[in-house]
Parts: sequence; structure tokens; C-alpha cells
Amino acid sequence: MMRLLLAALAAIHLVTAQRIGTPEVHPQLQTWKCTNSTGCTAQNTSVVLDALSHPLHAIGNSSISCSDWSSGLSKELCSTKESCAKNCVLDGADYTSHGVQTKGGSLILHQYQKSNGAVSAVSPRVYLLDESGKNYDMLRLLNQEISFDVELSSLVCGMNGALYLSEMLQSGGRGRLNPAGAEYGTGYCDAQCGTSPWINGVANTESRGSCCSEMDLWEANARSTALTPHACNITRLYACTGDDCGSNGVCDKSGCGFNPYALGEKDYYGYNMTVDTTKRFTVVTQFVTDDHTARGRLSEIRRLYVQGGKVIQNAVAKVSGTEIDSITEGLCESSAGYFQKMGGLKQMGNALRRGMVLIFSVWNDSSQFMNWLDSGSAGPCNSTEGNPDIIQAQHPETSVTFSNIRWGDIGSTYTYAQK
Ligand SMILES: *[C@@H]1O[C@H](CO)[C@@H](O)[C@H](O)[C@H]1NC(C)=O
Ligand SMILES: *[C@@H]1O[C@H](CO)[C@@H](O)[C@H](O)[C@H]1NC(C)=O
Ligand SMILES: *[C@@H]1O[C@H](CO)[C@@H](O)[C@H](O)[C@H]1NC(C)=O
Ligand SMILES: *[C@@H]1O[C@H](CO)[C@@H](O)[C@H](O)[C@H]1NC(C)=O
Ligand SMILES: *[C@@H]1O[C@H](CO)[C@@H](O)[C@H](O)[C@H]1NC(C)=O
Ligand SMILES: *[C@@H]1O[C@H](CO)[C@@H](O)[C@H](O)[C@H]1NC(C)=O
Ligand SMILES: CC(=O)N[C@H]1CO[C@H](CO)[C@@H](O)[C@@H]1O
Repeated sequence: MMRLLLAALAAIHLVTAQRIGTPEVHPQLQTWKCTNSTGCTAQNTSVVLDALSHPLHAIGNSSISCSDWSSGLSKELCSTKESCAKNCVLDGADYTSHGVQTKGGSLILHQYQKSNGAVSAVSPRVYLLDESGKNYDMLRLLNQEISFDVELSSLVCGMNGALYLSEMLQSGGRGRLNPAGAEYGTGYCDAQCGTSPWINGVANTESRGSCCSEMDLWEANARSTALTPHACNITRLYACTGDDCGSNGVCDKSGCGFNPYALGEKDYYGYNMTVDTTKRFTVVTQFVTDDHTARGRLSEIRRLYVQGGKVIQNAVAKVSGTEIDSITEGLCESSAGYFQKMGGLKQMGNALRRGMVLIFSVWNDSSQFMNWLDSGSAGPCNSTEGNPDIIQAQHPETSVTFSNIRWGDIGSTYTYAQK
């Protein structure tokens, strides 16, 4: 029965869809769901690398690539969506060689990989799958909180270890031209509306951008950190063209951010500071609504930390004479005009209510050296030390570890009341 079914499926793929080659083995990453009354329950979730980190090649010849990050789609094999689907096969990824390792509830991402003595940048980006391993886990965090531990002492100036949410499709856009779907990491989008060779796993022959609302829970290195919602006035992945993709388009690219240093609190976060980045700590983010239910309107994004068994309240900054320690309508009014135009916290809250995909990445920035995060008014780094060439030469071991990822009722995730 099974064999007949597989044969039938294979036959369908042959005529209609880009095929699945070698199987995918997802690294398990245990996460926890928590409630006030029952504590935290473990879940057998796993992670998947982005589709572009999977070998995608011509059928019958694995040395002919169908697309990659830099050069885009192969002109010969992928002139149309249909031909691309017919000519190409997607193989399972090798996680270790992409700098990704998990153990229990812990995920380590390395920026560089050494092979045969040569160091190369791998910049892994992975997505959280649900317990079936077939679809993304949809986190619905309105009137909830999420917490995780982070160890980022080796993330120097210019690096970014990120943990964030994007409103991707639960299936990764699985369909006739994309049988692989979330299982092979398809369907990425974010508020920068970037252009990738694929949109929802289908060849992006018109060079559109992939836009969707994005909630940056954590973009940080050992010197600087930012918490930033980015709203879009569309729901789920929207394939933009022209002005829609730009900074006056359907997404707010700058966001309504909270970076303690940028807000004047320069001794709060860093090596040996109030939040001491030489050691591991817990980051808690709470999505508070106006009526304290999941039907309400997102009114505040709160942050706190736990380190060495102590709860550390967020930095308190002065913005136009008012003390603030969270992201509120007031902060966004005064600092994030386009975020407001795209619907602001209310719109961000709608995406959190519908469900978003949890994303982990580590990356560097050869064009701006991550200055927007950690240099000038944003942080203590100088404007050139984030140059990836310097990082590669001096800190090839740079990495981030995320662990103990928990979400649920406000107040239920960071006491570690395990069931
Ligand atoms: C989770 O995985 C572990 C080890 O693979 C297994 O023992 C356990 O039964 C699984 N739990 C669930 C709920 O599937
Ligand atoms: C695969 O493609 C490469 C590069 O075009 C070529 O050198 C090689 O001969 C091909 N191999 C097979 C088995 O067709
Ligand atoms: C979203 O914003 C863009 C740019 O301001 C605008 O052109 C478009 O009409 C807006 N769409 C909706 C649904 O509000
Ligand atoms: C942090 O403090 C420890 C202990 O006092 C010290 O050994 C270390 O050099 C300090 N690190 C930095 C980067 O200042
Ligand atoms: C920036 O910092 C690096 C590392 O500390 C240092 O080598 C470099 O001279 C600094 N550059 C400037 C312009 O201050
Ligand atoms: C959970 O407990 C916190 C206080 O610790 C309270 O603020 C919150 O409303 C509770 N949530 C639920 C769903 O009971
Ligand atoms: C996105 C980006 O700029 N990545 C760079 C990271 O650093 C390596 C060198 O260490 C570059 O090759 C990448 O382009």
C-alpha cells in the first residue's frame, strides 16, 4: 500500500513539481509551552535551515545548481516557474557544515565553519518546526510572553545573533510547484521585503520581494541590543514589486525600536554591565493588550531579564521628558512615524494573534558593518571594527547559543516551574 502510494506521489512530482531528493533530517530542539496553572510542558520541536541552504540542483547532476543566495536563479533550468519545478531537485541539508548544532533545548549557531583549514562564512538562518516536523510552529503571542536564554559573549562588534518572528505561512507555501514546503525551509519573508530566488518555494522569475510583518525580539551582540517591531499593512507573505517594496511601501523597515544605549542608557547592557554579556542570561518579552485578553489590542511590549537568579527590570530611558521602559504607543508616536502609518502596535498585534514563525540566525554585514545596531548613537563600537574581514580574521569562533525557549501566559515562563 505504502509503496503504491509513494510510486503514485513520485509520478505526480515527475510531471508537476520540483522534486524532493535526499531526505531531510531536522535537528531536534526541545521547547516549552507554559501556563500559570500547569507550569511548562516540553515539546519535541525541531529546526530547519532556509531552503537556500539546501542543495538545489539539476535532476541527475548535483554539480549544476538551480539557484543560490548571490547569483539567483539558473537561467537555463529556471526560465519559468514550471520549468524550474520540473528541472530541479531539493536535497536534505547538512546542518553541521552550516554551523548549526542542537542539544536538548539548546541551539548553537556559528558564523564561520572551518573545512580543510579554510574558514568560510555560513551565516545560518533556521526556523522552528512543530512536533510533526512538516510545518512551522505558529506562535500566537498576543497577551502572552516568550523567554529564552542567550550566551553571546563571543559575538563581537559587527555581529548579530537574532531571534525573531515573521508572519510566514505555516506550510511554507507547500503546493503544486513547491512539494517540499516548510520541511525544506521554504517561504521566508520579513519587513525588509528582500528579493530571494524563491517566494514560498516557487521560482521568483519576476524578482519580487517577500514582505511580511516582523517582530524582532532579539537583535544583539555582546555590546548592544535592540527590540523592534516592524509592522506591514498586509497579512502574511506579500510578493511586492516596485515602490511597494521600498521604504514607503507596505512594510515599516526601520521599526519602533528599544535599544537602551540609543535611548541614553549606555551602562545597562554589555560586558560586566547591569545585564552582563560575559555570562548567559534570560530574555523575557511580554505582549500586553489593552484588555488583558488575546482578543485585545497590543498596547505595550515589555522586556525584562533574569541573570544569576535575579530579575532585572528593563532600562529606564527618558524620551522627551517622559520615563519609559517599554515600547508603547507614545514611544512609537515620537520616534517611528512610518511604523505608525503601517498600523503601529495594533497591526503588529494582529500578526501576533494570527501566528508567526520563530526564526534564529547569526549574521554579519559587509555593507554597513552593523553600525545601525552597535555604533555611533546605537552603541559603543567604532564604525569600522564590525568589518566582516576583521571578524573573520580575529574571531572565527564567533557564535551564539539560544536555549530554554518557552512561551505562554504572562509570568509563567521565567520561573522555570517545570511540569
Ligand atoms: C519526545 O522525544 C523523546 C525522545 O525522542 C521521546 O522519548 C518522547 O516520547 C517524545 N515526546 C513526545 C510528546 O512526542
Ligand atoms: C555534471 O555537470 C558538470 C558541470 O556542468 C559536468 O562537468 C559533469 O560532466 C556533469 N556530470 C554528469 C554525470 O552529467
Ligand atoms: C499600504 O501602504 C502603502 C504605502 O503607503 C499604500 O500604497 C497601500 O495602499 C496600503 N495598503 C493598505 C491595505 O492599507
Ligand atoms: C569583566 O569582569 C571580570 C571580573 O571582574 C574581568 O575579569 C573581565 O576582564 C571583565 N571583562 C571586560 C570585558 O571588561
Ligand atoms: C576601532 O576599534 C578597533 C578595535 O578595537 C581598533 O583596532 C581600531 O583602531 C579602531 N578604529 C578607530 C577609527 O578608532
Ligand atoms: C498569569 O499570572 C500573572 C501574574 O503572575 C497574571 O498577570 C496573568 O494575568 C495570569 N494569566 C492567566 C491567563 O491566568
Ligand atoms: C551578509 C554579509 O555581508 N555577509 C558577509 C559575512 O562575512 C563574510 C566574510 O567573513 C562575507 O563573505 C559575507 O559576505
